[in-house]
Amino acid sequence: TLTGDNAPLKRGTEPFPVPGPGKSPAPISVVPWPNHVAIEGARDVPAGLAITASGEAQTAADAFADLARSLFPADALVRPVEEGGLSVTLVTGAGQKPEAYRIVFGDEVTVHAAGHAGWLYGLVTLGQILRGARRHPLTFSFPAAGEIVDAPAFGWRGSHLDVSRQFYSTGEVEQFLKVMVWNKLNRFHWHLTDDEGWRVEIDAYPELTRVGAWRGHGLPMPPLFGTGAARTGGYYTKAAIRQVVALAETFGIDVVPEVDVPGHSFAAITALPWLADPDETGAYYFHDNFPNGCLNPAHEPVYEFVEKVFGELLELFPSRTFHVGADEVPEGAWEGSPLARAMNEEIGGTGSPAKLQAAFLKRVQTFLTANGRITGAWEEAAMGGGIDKEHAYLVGWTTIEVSQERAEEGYDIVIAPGQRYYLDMANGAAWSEPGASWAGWSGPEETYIFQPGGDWTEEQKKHLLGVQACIWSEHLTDRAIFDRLVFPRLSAIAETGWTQAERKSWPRFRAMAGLLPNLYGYWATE
Ligand code: TNX
Repeated sequence: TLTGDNAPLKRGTEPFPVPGPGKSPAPISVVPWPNHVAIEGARDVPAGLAITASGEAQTAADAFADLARSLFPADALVRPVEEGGLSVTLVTGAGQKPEAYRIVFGDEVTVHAAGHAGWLYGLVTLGQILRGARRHPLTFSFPAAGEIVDAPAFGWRGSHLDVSRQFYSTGEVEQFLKVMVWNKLNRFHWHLTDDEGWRVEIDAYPELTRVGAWRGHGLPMPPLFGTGAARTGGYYTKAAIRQVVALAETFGIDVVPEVDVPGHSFAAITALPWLADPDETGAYYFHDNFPNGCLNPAHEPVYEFVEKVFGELLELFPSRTFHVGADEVPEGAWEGSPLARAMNEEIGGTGSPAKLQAAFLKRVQTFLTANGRITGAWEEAAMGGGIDKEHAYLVGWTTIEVSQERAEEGYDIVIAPGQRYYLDMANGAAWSEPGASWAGWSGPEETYIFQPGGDWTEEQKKHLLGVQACIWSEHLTDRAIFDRLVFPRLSAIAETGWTQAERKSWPRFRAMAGLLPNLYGYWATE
């Protein structure tokens, strides 16, 4: 059951004392906080970072320069030695894990890493330290000596973005990726389709975007949000997707596409009416206004559709993982379809659609497995017999208990509990806070102190891949609301993904987060 309970799930320990007035919460400004900090003294704040690299490391240096330039256009973080830049050399560290890095401070600075992501993250840490010391010199400084040795707590540190309920331009998505890497997030779960709109160009079915990407154009849906203009929406061309995927790669971000099936498919079925069983009668609903919005597992053309669409997307997305949705097929789905009733009888289904959905998902997964991919899905994919656990991961979203059960059953799982990590939920208790409420509200503190896996068994923890923010966009009707809801909670989740539980500190994070607008720059306007 879903719950609006806002009782703290687990408090982190507090290794840093609560700062008094005027006291610094930490000597340097870094979010997420590094796992080993042994720095000494302070030096004059350098005018920038003068980065020297060769071979593969040069790519990381270039990616950092690009990142710094576009997140902070008015504030050069990279500068040559002649202009007062501090010499920073990227060197190859032996035996380090892919995302780990080590920074050694001195008259010159070295960043040791085994590869691209490590160097990039080391530079991000240095860039944050520099920015903090520059903009808040009474609070933070630039270390004179010592070292930072750092590696992530979890391999999966994600953010999802729902581009169906609101459309975000290619430029906005790219900007969001930059904000992600500045927070050392490494998985972008791109929710490309839903009832309200289909957002990716598919050559086999031009109607999907010609009809399905626009409100008030073929889609008999009310202007739920926005201006009420006759035609709002948009979609990504294949060229745009390739551009985003390439940019993400330079930032060490894996782009996981989601095409939400069999539920949440109203836009697709509206664009391609032959996807529905022609003999289906009656109507079932999940979210209001979207009747009969689920692909019918007993209707054969549905599989050809899925394979053609997924086939085209597999060429665009190199990620090992491909997310197929599988959430929220309502009770009563397909009951009016003679085909589905017959199939349900055959497979021994009950009144609930769970077994039909499982049969559908197994076929879809078989296709993806044959193409070398891991099938991602929301936690409901385990219902009705489930899917093949060896080639799957689930995203747990209703309650933490359900996620733990899935891990116990043997599913790999990414934690995104609605109560804490759904960034569309109100960002605090005040009545005037914008946002949704079905999972309650979660302020930055509640989101920050939640620590997944604390009381899980060792066996269950082996299945815990990491954490993920979910940015559902029904309520994010303008940029101000987006920023209000997404920040600083995105950074709070990023810190839980990166920083060891025992090194998390709410007072430290709170103090840093108060400065985030200055330090992190959010979205530059286009
Ligand atoms: C549930 S989480 C949904 C989404 C909504 C979200 C709003 C999930 C898998 N489905 O369709 O956007 O709640 O919070």
